[in-house]
Amino acid sequence: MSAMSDTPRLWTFSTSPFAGKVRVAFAEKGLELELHEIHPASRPARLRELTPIGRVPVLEVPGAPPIFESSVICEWLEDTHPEPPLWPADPGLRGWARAWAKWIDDHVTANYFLGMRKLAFGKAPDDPEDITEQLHAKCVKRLATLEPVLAQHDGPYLCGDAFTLADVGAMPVAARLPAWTPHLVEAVDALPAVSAWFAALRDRPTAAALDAKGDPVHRAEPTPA
Ligand SMILES: N[C@@H](CCC(=O)N[C@@H](CS)C(=O)NCC(=O)O)C(=O)O
Repeated sequence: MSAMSDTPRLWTFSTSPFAGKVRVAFAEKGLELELHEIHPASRPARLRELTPIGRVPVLEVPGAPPIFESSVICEWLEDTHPEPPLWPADPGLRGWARAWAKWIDDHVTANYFLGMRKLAFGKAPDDPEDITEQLHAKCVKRLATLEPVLAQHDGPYLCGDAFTLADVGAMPVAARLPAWTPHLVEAVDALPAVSAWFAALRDRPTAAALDAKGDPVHRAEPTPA
């Protein structure tokens, strides 16, 4: 593994929604990102050196401490590369969009991907038999909450014509749900504003960054410089 270049390095795995959010945000800014691909079931020791939490995404930038938490990485990106802006200029609307971005992370993305994780890696001993179905039903219910929210502004995105980080946060679910859980499509189709929004998110050229995969970093590999 080579010494660190000036290109920011993201610890990631391709199906991680929160790492995907960061990959899309960098793509929206037109910036390069070096991807270090981990296997979610076998995390390299270096990841825990960077953050004892051991979760991805983590961003390494020369001369700065490692940054974890996808939203915080996106804020660093916005601070250091303000163009094109990924928050509305108006402080009131910006606050509104930030609040929904957090809600989408915590209620839409978390429920959907926790359901997928349980499907892929197995349930906890005290989980109910239908835990995945319960989590996915919760995700669809939370999407229904967004119907009147999306109706507040004219335009394809949460803030209307302005595409923001709140939209970026919803892109992993918008992109994965039809292919991974076709049985949920009918319920989402019954939500016209959400369906139109999801279609607009899937149409962004930067949605391709959700599939981006880096060179694999194995558990036993030496710590990169
Ligand atoms: N709030 C964190 C969530 C990070 C997170 O949950 N990452 C997942 C992948 S999407 C992870 O690494 N999980 C590891 C685990 O559960 O062991 C963020 O937004 O970055």
